[in-house]
Order: sequence, then C-alpha cells, then structure tokens
Amino acid sequence: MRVLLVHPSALMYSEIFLRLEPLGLERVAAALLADGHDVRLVDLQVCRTAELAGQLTGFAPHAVGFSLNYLANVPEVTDLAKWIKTVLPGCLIFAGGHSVSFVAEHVLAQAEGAIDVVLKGEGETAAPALLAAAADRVLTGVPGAVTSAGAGPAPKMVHSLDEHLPARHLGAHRRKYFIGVMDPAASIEFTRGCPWDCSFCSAWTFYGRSYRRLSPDAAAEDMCRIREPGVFIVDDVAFIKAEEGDEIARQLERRRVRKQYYLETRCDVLIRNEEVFRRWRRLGLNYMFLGLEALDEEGLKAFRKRTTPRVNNKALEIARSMGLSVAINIIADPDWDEARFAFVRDWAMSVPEIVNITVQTPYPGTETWLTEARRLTTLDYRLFDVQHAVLPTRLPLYRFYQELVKTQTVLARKHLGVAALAKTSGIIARQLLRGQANFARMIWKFDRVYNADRQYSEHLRPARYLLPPPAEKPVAAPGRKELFIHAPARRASAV
Ligand code: B12
Ligand code: SF4
Repeated sequence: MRVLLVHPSALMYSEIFLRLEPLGLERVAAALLADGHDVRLVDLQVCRTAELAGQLTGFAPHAVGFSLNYLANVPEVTDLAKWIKTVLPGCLIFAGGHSVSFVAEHVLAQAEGAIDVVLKGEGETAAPALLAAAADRVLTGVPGAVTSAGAGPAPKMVHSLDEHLPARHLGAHRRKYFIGVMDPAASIEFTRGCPWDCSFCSAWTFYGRSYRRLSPDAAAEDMCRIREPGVFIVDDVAFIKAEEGDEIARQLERRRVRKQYYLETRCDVLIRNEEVFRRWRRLGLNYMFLGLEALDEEGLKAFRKRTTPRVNNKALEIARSMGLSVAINIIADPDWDEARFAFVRDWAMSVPEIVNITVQTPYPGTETWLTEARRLTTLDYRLFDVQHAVLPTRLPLYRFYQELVKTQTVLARKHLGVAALAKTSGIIARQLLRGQANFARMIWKFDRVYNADRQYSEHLRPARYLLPPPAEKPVAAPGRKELFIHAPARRASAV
C-alpha cells in the first residue's frame, strides 16, 4: 500500500529552543517498509501544508497516518484529517502516538468520521497489523485499534526494540532539526519507558511502568547511521543501568564515533552512575537536562518524585564538576503568587544552570488528571502545552502570565543576553557559515513568543475541540492498571 505518515506542526513555545526529528513516526515507517509498503513522510514542523497537499495529489496514498504525541496538536490533526477525507474520500486515515492513546474514543468522536482508527500504544506493531487488516476493513481485530464500531484487543509491545531502527532517510529537511546550539541535531532512542511513577507524568503509564532497551550493538549501529554532529538521546531517564550505558559507550569508542550529546536523566541516577556519565562526557556529552520539578521537600513529595533537595543539589554539583551545560526544569504551581515567583527568580539567578519553567498541567494518562481534572478552567486542547495555566491561578490569570513571562525572560536573558551571547558568538558564526541558522533565529523569536498578552489572549479564542470532561467524582487514589496503555509484560525492574 502507499502510506503517507504525517507529523503535525511544532508548537511555538517549544520551537524556540528546539525542533526534533519525528523519531516515533520514523520507527513506524521502518516497520511498514519492512512489511513491503511504499512509505513517505511529511513533517509539518519543517515544511508547509503545500508539501502535504502535493503528496496527496502526486503520491495518492491509500492510507494516511498522523502522529499525535501531543494533545495541543489534536485540533490541527483533526482538521487536516477532515480536509484529506474530502480530497481522498477512500483513503484510510489513522492516528497514533502518546497522547492520543489516552483520549482515543474522544478524538474519534470529534473527528466525525474523518479519522477511521486510532491506534493505541506502540506503532511498530499496530500500524502493520492495521494495514494488513485494511483490505477487508475489519479493523476491530487489530491490537490497540479503536474505531467507531468498537475497540480491538489490547495493544502489543514490539518484540524487540532492535527491530525497525528509524527510517531517517524519509525526512526531507533534516538540517532544520536542532536543539539549542546543537544545530543540526538528530535524535536517538536507547531505552523505552520509565520504572518510576511521578504523579504528573504519563511516560510510565503508557508503557505499563516497564523499561526496555535496545541491545548495545543495535544502539551503536543506529548511532553510526546518523550523519548530524549533534544527537539528542530521547530516553526519559538516561543510563538508569550503568552497565548498559557503559556497553554502548564501549561500542562507540571502538567504532571511533565522535558526536556531541544531549540527554535527560534523574538526579539520583546521575549520582549513582556518575562514572558512566563521566565516560560519556569524554565521548562528547555536553548538555544535560535534569527534571528537578520542585525546590522543596513538600513539592517533590506531591509529585512523587522520590528524591530530595539534598540529592538534587548533590547532582548539580556533580554535573558542574564535569563541566556540563545543564538545564533544569521547575514546575510552576498555578498557586504561585508574586513572592513565590520572585523567590524562584532569585534562586534561578543564583545557580549557573539554565532554568526552564513549565506550568503544572494535568494530562490524561497521569494520576493528576484523575485527581485534579475536575478543577480545570479550560478543556481547550491547544492550551495543554505546559506553557498555559489550565488550573485556577491564585493571581488573576493575566497577572500570573506577567509573572511567568517576567521570570522566563529574566532566565532567558541569563543565557541569551548580550554577555551570554558573546560566549556563543563563535558557535553561531560557524553555524551560519555552514548554512545553519536555526539557533540564531530562535534568539530573535523569544520576545514575540513569550508574551503575557499573547498567552492570556490565547485563552479567549473560541475552541472547537475540547478534551473529554473529567469524571464526575474525584478519584482519591487511582488504580494504576486503569492508567496503563500497555500492560507490563513482567514486573518492572527495581530502581
Ligand atoms: C522528544 C520529545 C519531545 C520533543 C518532540 C519531538 C518530536 N518532534 O516528536 C519536544 C522536545 C519538542 C517535546 C516537547 C514537549 N513534550 Co515531549 N517528549 C519527547 C520524548 C522525550 C521523546 C519522544 C520520542 O521521540 N520517543 C521515542 C519514540 C520512538 O517514541 P514515540 O514518539 O512515543 O512514538 C511511539 C508511539 O508513541 C507511537 N507513535 C508515535 N507516532 C505515531 C503515529 C502513528 C500513526 C502510530 C500508529 C503510532 C505512533 O509509536 C511510536 C513507536 O513505538 C518523550 C518521552 C519519551 N521517551 O517518549 C516526551 C513526551 C512525549 N513529552 C511530553 C510532554 C509533556 C511534552 C511537552 C508538553 C512539555 C515538555 N516536556 O517539554 C512539550 C509539548 C510539545 C508540544 N508539541 O505540545 C510527555 C507527554 C505527555 C503527554 N501526555 O502529552 C512525554 C511522554 C514526556 C514525559 N515524561 O512526560 N517533547
Ligand atoms: S522519572 Fe521522569 S519519566 Fe519517569 S515517571 Fe518521573 S517524570 Fe516521568
């Protein structure tokens, strides 16, 4: 079959700092190619809708599959599906990905027949099974499938992550992917899932709290296929197991692979496996993201982060001693007042790290969705991007945004201000010489994007697509299994 896979556009707020290749869709593409399908990929993060229109007429796909990892993209994808159904009425339209798996029935209903199927869970297994069944249009037998006629059996996990390494060759504009000064940058996955269970996160519920990995051979092989000098390791928590990180490093050293790396990990993992991170530092690890989330014991407990301020501080010291460029995330509670924002600003200015602030947002598939969703002030999908307040704010909403933007601006100036930029000017000049302007451009976009008027006014837009209304009764302690998309195959590994 001719299959067109589509990634929706990037959201402005994340595009300032990065734009990444659609790794999940590239893996789904690899599985479909292995099944003999003719596959093309359009990434609307880096190309215009005209390119999609061109593929619809030129390639005339039998099936179009959308990636819906993010709730905020649901309206765009629903509208695109409605448009494609008018252009190609016989075309099978399906969607899959992280977020849509948690709201599948609801998205199907709102699409009013424009989306035929939502595939829950991992796409490497579900997409080929769907297309195999598509000829007879008996879709309810497909694991993970949800259709208006009913749902199929539970989604299946891919047998081995070594299968279906991403079909990176399908991307037409790879030079547009970057993360900060790593421009251009590719992405790679070494492990999947997370054994922790933070209350605001759906990484663990999607994969049934399981944790799997590629073999070091396959991981190194995939790295060797990457041409870009920078690589974002997308694992939720990198190098949970020291020996695995060591083995991949050994393979890369043997193959003399030299890149710059960016990864995300937990503070306690960094402390426990310090030597592995030091080894990766020698291999080219330059940037690290640590999800601190809260500065105080109470906040960490509320998020069930299973760490302490002492552990977090120790991890920061280790990262500093390694000379890494570290970004940390703090979750802004809608309950924050001016004094709290000022405290966080002062703290953030007192540490050398890049401090990123996101707004606490209950996502479907998380525990907080079940415990907090009844308090939501909006169900507009577009506002669920961790840059908007969707829970009641203690300050009047506009004031909240003023404080938030003030804080984000102060923190950004720390790293994008004149003095800071003087340090990176050499990097920027070299990138421009190579025709890479992604990082330079983002610097000028900041004030336009982070803007209290704009963020506030985005709440006033009429919304055509809304999230499912939360359950009538609050759930005090939700059962874990109810949250899972994939049931764990075996007990989660101890952490
Ligand atoms: C890279 C990444 C990003 C990139 C996006 C890159 C891109 N172009 O896709 C950036 C940095 C921009 C980003 C931003 C955000 N992200 Co993010 N991100 C990730 C991350 C770390 C890796 C994604 C990835 O590549 N995984 C590896 C690939 C192989 O898996 P995958 O994409 O999930 O694809 C599989 C399935 O989902 C499915 N699938 C995917 N697409 C399709 C399509 C079809 C047709 C089918 C059938 C199946 C299918 O099959 C794939 C293979 O199994 C994940 C965590 C994680 N480890 O997955 C978080 C994660 C997805 N992000 C998350 C969040 C919350 C965000 C932000 C809202 C906040 C933030 N953390 O910055 C923003 C919002 C952006 C927005 N648009 O709204 C949450 C999702 C929560 C939720 N329920 O929505 C996650 C799970 C992190 C977390 N621990 O909370 N993110
Ligand atoms: S450790 Fe990170 S990925 Fe794992 S559950 Fe917590 S926030 Fe999610």
